[in-house]
Amino acid sequence: MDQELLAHFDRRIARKGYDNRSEAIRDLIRADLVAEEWERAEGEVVGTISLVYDHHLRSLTKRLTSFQHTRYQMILSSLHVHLDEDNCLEVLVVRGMEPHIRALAERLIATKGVKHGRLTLTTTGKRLS
Ligand code: NI
Repeated sequence: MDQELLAHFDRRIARKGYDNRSEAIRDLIRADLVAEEWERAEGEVVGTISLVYDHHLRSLTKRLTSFQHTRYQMILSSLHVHLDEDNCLEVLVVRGMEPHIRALAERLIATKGVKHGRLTLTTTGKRLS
C-alpha cells in the first residue's frame, strides 16, 4: 500500500484515539458492513432519533409525545434535556424494521416547530463479530 496514504491514515486514527491500526481497520470494516445492512434495508435496526425544538410553541410538546405513544413498540427509551430557557433536546432510542424506523424519524423531524432532527442508525450487532 502507498506509504504516504498509510501515513495520513495513521495520523488520522491517532487523532481519533486509536492505539493501533488494526483496531481502526476493524472498525472501518464493521462500519462498511453496517452500511450494507442499511442499503439492503432488511431486518431489524437500532438507532437514535434526536430532536431539538422550542417548548414554548403551543401544543408542540404534546403533539410529539402523543405521536410517540402511537409508536411505543419502536421507542425503547427517551431522554429529555432542557438546553436553555427555550430549547429542548429529545433523544429517542428506537428499534424496529428499517422502513418503519425511517418513517417514524421523518414524521417526528417534519413536525412543525422541530428546529433540527437526525436519525442515526446503527445495528443490532448480531451480524457483526
Ligand atoms: Ni425541555
